[in-house]
Amino acid sequence: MATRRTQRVGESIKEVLGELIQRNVKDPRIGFVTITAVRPTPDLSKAHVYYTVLGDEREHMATQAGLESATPFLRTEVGRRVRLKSLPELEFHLDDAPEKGQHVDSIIAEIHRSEAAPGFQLPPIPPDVENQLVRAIEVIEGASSIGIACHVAPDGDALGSLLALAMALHSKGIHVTPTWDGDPVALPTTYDFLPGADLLVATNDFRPPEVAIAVDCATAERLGRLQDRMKKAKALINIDHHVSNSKFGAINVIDATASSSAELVLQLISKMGAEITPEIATDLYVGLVTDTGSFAYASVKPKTHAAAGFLIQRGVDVADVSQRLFESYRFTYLKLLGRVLDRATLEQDPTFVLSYLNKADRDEIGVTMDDTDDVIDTLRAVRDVDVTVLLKERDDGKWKGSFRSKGGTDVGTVAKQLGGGGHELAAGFELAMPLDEAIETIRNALR
Ligand SMILES: [Mn+2]
Repeated sequence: MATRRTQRVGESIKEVLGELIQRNVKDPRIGFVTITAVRPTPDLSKAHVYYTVLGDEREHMATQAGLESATPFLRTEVGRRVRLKSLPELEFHLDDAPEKGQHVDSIIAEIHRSEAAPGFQLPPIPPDVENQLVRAIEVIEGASSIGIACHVAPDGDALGSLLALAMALHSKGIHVTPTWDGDPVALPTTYDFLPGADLLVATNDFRPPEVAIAVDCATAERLGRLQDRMKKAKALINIDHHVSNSKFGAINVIDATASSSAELVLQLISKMGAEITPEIATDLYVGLVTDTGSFAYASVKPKTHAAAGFLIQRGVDVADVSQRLFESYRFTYLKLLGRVLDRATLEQDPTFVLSYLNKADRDEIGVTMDDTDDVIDTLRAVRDVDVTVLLKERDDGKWKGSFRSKGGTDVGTVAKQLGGGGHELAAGFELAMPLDEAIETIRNALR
């Protein structure tokens, strides 16, 4: 009987061989070949490859001869792409008794697949990341229960990665508990359309699983109250794309060249052989689009768009997702934006755009602090200005400040001087002083 491992190796070889024969073997003797099964021996020293081919007996024989002369090449390529310790010998067998209907159906399906999918293959990933990914899959496939958690106050990438992975594991029959440190664990309004939320469990109901997977967390602290329970798992897998990741997992699938954690989760799901359903594709696409500022940041690479293309082909409704993410403000947001834009000043020495919003404005317009999050993105869109500052008065009277930079100033360092923190391009701080003084303090810090 085939073990799970030989079965999986067989499936991987089947997939790779199908593609190689179709694209890379140019022998005119070889007809339209469909690989029907690959059965490796238990020690993986040999793999029996069963195939069908269109045509009569003469064409069958020509194909067999063609495949045999291509075998050394195919064997090397299979070894390279499937990553096996030893290279199995390949032995081709014509599968001349396929169930008739099924045979034709699979050929038609194969033709449709290749017609529908030119160029939309998954992009390659760095070899060291791939090694970690393969180890992660081995651990995941042997697990009876898997807990997944993303960071506190989750964004689109954290939620998309979490839910997509949860749905994929669930579809493979694995008991999965996805959550984060939240009260309650419910999707924020902006993301309430993401599929898979029915699988979420409350933070308090999360028990240490056999295998734990952290997504989009640069450090274990980002797991909040779940940190201890995640670390109690037999194996902790850490999937993330932050440069600063502390590699807190037993297995660390960290790729700082990835635009988003969703890009890595996509690789994991598809290497695991789970189907990328329209629901899974939608969650991952949300991760991609939100973490890249709609494909506008420097982190966007050809492979980012390749991943997006791959997902769109699997059923993402792009216009619907965009409208839900970016054109779903409440009307009061326009009034709020109007107030902040009207008040904006272009400061000199040093140059920066400044605006503010006080508590009275919020009360008058009828918005909460949360509603004000995106305002700074409109403010920063000014030519020849690198730094933007927005000050928002909290209920306790302190000023909550946000910095944005287009790359000329490390606002993370400036925010630190003010007792805050953040990244080079986006940072925050708090000041407890009158507005005039706060502006002067910021001006001095930027000098
Ligand atoms: Mn992210």
